[in-house]
Amino acid sequence: MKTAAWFSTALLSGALAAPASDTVAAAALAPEIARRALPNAPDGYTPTSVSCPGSRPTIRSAAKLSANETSWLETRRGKTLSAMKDFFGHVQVGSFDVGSYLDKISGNSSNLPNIGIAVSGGGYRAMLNGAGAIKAFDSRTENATTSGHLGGLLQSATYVSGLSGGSWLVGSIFINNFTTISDLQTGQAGAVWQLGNSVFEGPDSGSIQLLDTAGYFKDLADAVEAKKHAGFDTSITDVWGRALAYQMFNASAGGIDYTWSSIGMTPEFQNAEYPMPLVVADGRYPGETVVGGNATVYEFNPWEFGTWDPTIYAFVPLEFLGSRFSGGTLPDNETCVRGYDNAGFIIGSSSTLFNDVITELNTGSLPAFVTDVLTDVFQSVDKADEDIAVYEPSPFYGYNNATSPYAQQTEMDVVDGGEDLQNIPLQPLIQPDRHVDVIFAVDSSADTETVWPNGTSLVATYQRSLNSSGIGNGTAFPAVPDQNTFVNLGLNTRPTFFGCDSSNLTGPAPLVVYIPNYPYSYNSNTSTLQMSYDDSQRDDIILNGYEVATMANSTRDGNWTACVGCAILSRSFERTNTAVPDICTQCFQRYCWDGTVNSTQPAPYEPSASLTLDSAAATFMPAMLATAVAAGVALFAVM
Ligand SMILES: *[C@@H]1O[C@H](CO)[C@@H](O)[C@H](O)[C@H]1NC(C)=O
Ligand SMILES: *[C@@H]1O[C@H](CO)[C@@H](O)[C@H](O)[C@H]1NC(C)=O
Ligand SMILES: *[C@@H]1O[C@H](CO)[C@@H](O)[C@H](O)[C@H]1NC(C)=O
Ligand SMILES: *[C@@H]1O[C@H](CO)[C@@H](O)[C@H](O)[C@H]1NC(C)=O
Ligand SMILES: *[C@@H]1O[C@H](CO)[C@@H](O)[C@H](O)[C@H]1NC(C)=O
Ligand SMILES: *[C@@H]1O[C@H](CO)[C@@H](O)[C@H](O)[C@H]1NC(C)=O
Ligand SMILES: *[C@@H]1O[C@H](CO)[C@@H](O)[C@H](O)[C@H]1NC(C)=O
Ligand SMILES: *[C@@H]1O[C@H](CO)[C@@H](O)[C@H](O)[C@H]1NC(C)=O
Ligand SMILES: *[C@@H]1O[C@H](CO)[C@@H](O)[C@H](O)[C@H]1NC(C)=O
Ligand SMILES: *[C@@H]1O[C@H](CO)[C@@H](O)[C@H](O)[C@H]1NC(C)=O
Ligand SMILES: *[C@@H]1O[C@H](CO)[C@@H](O)[C@H](O)[C@H]1NC(C)=O
Ligand SMILES: CC(=O)N[C@H]1CO[C@H](CO)[C@@H](O)[C@@H]1O
Repeated sequence: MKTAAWFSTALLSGALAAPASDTVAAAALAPEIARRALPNAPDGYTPTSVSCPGSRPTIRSAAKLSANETSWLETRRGKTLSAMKDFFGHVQVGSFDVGSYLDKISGNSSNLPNIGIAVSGGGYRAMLNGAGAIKAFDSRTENATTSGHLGGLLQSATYVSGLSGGSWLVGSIFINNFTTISDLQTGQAGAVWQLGNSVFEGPDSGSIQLLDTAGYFKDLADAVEAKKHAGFDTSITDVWGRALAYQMFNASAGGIDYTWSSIGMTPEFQNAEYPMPLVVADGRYPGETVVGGNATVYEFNPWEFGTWDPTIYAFVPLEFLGSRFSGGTLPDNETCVRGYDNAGFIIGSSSTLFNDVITELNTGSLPAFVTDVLTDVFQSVDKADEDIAVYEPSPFYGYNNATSPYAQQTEMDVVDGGEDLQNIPLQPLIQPDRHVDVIFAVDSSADTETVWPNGTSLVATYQRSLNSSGIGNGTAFPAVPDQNTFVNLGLNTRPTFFGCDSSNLTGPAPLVVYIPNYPYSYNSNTSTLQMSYDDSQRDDIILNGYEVATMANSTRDGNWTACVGCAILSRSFERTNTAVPDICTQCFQRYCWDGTVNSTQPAPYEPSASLTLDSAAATFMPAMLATAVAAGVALFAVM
């Protein structure tokens, strides 16, 4: 995790210099309007007073799931059952007949496996590596439902969470009508992921956006100014979120009319055709500038914004965020406000570390008149020097006065979801009320000097859960070792399972399938600060991410997909008192962290790109793998 100060230093040292944009072919692109959530904001980016519904919106306690989620889950469980039967149609678990098992237990849907997927932060690197994993898990991806692949896991999942760069991925998929990664890559309907142009340049004028750079910046500035003039406090995050939206959302004017809550209003989501998206951000305590391990963790789901943490322990209807709530209700003299939950602002709020990046706009090589417009915005933006998203009015003003440190605050400071070091968005998925059985946790963190993950995020979530009567508020998380052990045992070089033994937990908690970024076909450890990717590098990282998730299409372990199946079924087996098939016992021996610790300071971590690392899968052992890495088998010189 990097601090804002670190970012500034990197900026000064020129680490951000954006490559030229002409690597992107200005293909003829039809500005088609298709495949997305709903453009239902009342007035573009500007939150606007509207008449309230018959029953006025209120803040609710986090004591249970929302009625919306509870009823949606009833439909979703049926959809995931048929998706899992498809998945286990091509994923064999030895001779165990998973289809019959699922049929047998499906009378009681709480016996069925309940799957979550979590995608970490880490800028564009995390978005793209995460995209590779999602592509691998998606049954719509070509060849993903063949032997050795994992297509259908996404369709079988109940939840998909993203944070910072991971939230850009979640936004790209769900705001664009649950589109596929392949479509985001090829962009036949208007080139969505054109990452050759950084946010400093804006989209190619040949694309759906039909803007030159100057027009693009003027659009960003105008939108934020309009919000400000409507009486809402703004921050750099407003500009940043607008810029992101141009890159992530397949709609004209950078999807300015798209709200996050509109996801919940689409027929496909209401029919529970796809998983529930969750975006995570952190809270900063009043008067503090540093975010610690006890930060409040917020989630944005399709219906609500709020937190399960004891500091607030409440949710607001997302559609009416921006309304002036007080003490949990909307006073009679206040109107309902809609349009505050602009989708770009939500993913911008989850990734505020990049506020320093957007601040660079002031000194970039832009035409003078554009710089003038932006300088004007930044001067009129409050707290221009801080990496926060300002949420004003705070929906939780006057709520839980006795216990909430935020209750007397009229504005809330929301920051990057990774600032508390929990760079994988796990908090929403370990809430006991959600009963998640297994989390596929894709980690693209830049923990080591060499920009690879080393378990830091899991350590942070585990530590937080130990304070169960405090900030953890009843959550439990599997024990994980320290980062030196992660590196010494090679737990960050291949998937590792945590929490296999459910009797060794402080409370009900999912099994965590940790999937660390690792070089297979490409060195995907690009800098968090790299702000532009040409199409070939973009595609190389996505393919490497596919191989990270599938262990190179099971060439690294011929039983990998069976082991994924075992992880999915493990908690369900326990609930139904089903004997664990032999192949699963062997998988757990192979992939579960067994409690071994080696906290010796390791040598610098430098894995080498390799597809043939441990082809002797039958003898796969973590320690041996670490040795193989050290020996640097089959080097790929990339970059
Ligand atoms: C969203 O995707 C579904 C499934 O592909 C499709 O039936 C529907 O028409 C799409 N909606 C929009 C608004 O494009
Ligand atoms: C969520 O539930 C509330 C209260 O039952 C209902 O008014 C609202 O329409 C629901 N939202 C969606 C998007 O279905
Ligand atoms: C899918 O598999 C077929 C048959 O092996 C192959 O020809 C094709 O190139 C594959 N497609 C992709 C995207 O890998
Ligand atoms: C969180 O708060 C607990 C007390 O509730 C304290 O013991 C712990 O040190 C704090 N952790 C961090 C990382 O600030
Ligand atoms: C509503 O009443 C409260 C309390 O009197 C006041 O602070 C607030 O400004 C009023 N709101 C409007 C929109 O007049
Ligand atoms: C909570 O605090 C607010 C703001 O100070 C105050 O207006 C309200 O009366 C308090 N509510 C209760 C129940 O004490
Ligand atoms: C793991 O990552 C943390 C966070 O960046 C770093 O402080 C620590 O030195 C790393 N340890 C190892 C063994 O890589
Ligand atoms: C894995 O499968 C993908 C997609 O089918 C393919 O592009 C890639 O080359 C395969 N990689 C290996 C190592 O087989
Ligand atoms: C998969 O596991 C089975 C059962 O342990 C074993 O017999 C087989 O050799 C393994 N296959 C591969 C390709 O590792
Ligand atoms: C679970 O196992 C680990 C490793 O053996 C151990 O460190 C930890 O204390 C155990 N936790 C519980 C709750 O028993
Ligand atoms: C522990 O890790 C250190 C550093 O990587 C290594 O030298 C040592 O052999 C390991 N110890 C054991 C018992 O594996
Ligand atoms: C399980 C648990 O400890 N829940 C607590 C979470 O925080 C709220 C608000 O402080 C408490 O009311 C719950 O009891």
